Amino acid sequence: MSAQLAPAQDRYPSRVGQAGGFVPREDPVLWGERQHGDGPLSAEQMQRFDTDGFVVIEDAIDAATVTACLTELADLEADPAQLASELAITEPDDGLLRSLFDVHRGNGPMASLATDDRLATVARQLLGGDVYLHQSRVNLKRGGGKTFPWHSDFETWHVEDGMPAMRAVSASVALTENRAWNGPLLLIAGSHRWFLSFPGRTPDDNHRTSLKRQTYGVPQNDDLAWLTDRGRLDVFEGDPGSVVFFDCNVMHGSPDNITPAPRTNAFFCYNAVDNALVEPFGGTEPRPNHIASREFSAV
Ligand code: 6CS
Ligand code: FE
Repeated sequence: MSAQLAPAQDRYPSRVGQAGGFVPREDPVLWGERQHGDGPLSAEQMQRFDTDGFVVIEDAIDAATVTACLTELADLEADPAQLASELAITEPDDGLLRSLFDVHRGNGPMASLATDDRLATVARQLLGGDVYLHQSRVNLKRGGGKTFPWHSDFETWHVEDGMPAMRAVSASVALTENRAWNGPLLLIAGSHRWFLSFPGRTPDDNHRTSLKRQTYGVPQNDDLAWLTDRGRLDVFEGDPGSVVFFDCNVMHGSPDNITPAPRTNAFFCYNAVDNALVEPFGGTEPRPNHIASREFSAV
């Protein structure tokens, strides 16, 4: 095991007994402007990502691939061994399948999509170098599917997983329609330029409850107001095959789905190979490999 970084080297202390609050981001948002200037995103799309912390690409993934992913998901859901495994996270109250992790480690369409150039080349362009899969999951958000409270992924990945810098990006691929009414992803444009740290400390094994309903690292209403005063609330809506690429530190969340229309998305979280995980900055045991991968080989 690598040595725990001294607190002085922790540029984003959170949940280590300090006071909470906002500090400016120290890392760039675009790491690859020059190195990968001829990547799939246009200069305008790169600019949008830099300003907002996310960019939407409609029709990014073809219908046949979306259908293949949904078929694979249905097969996995019908497999009792999958449902009984630690990869399956159930909803807090009705026990239905909420998330399925590690979909990039199979050998089906979702694993292919994880390394597909339509996603991975964008991640390389934004992050300025080779990337690996830090985490993958499908969030099913069926009718009755519950909220993902507001959070920054980086805050969790830094504190609980040991991700040193803000050099990761997630692709959320719509496998069903994402609409205003079925629990879509909400984002605060511009929020990625601030790091919100939290007081207190993280209990051991927090991931056993946080993946059902996160409570640590969730901002208060006045924190959200602070961010929306400086940024803008937005929502990712799109047809199946649309993708939103969002920075690891953008504040985001999604409400309950009270309609019968599922909002099912596949998430692929890419981290720069040069930003490989160290020991968790919050002092807890590292989370398991299917939640925070420690296989840092480039895709
Ligand atoms: O705990 C995590 O790693 C994560 N949780 C949420 C709600 N979003 C990002 C990531 O999947
Ligand atoms: Fe998230």
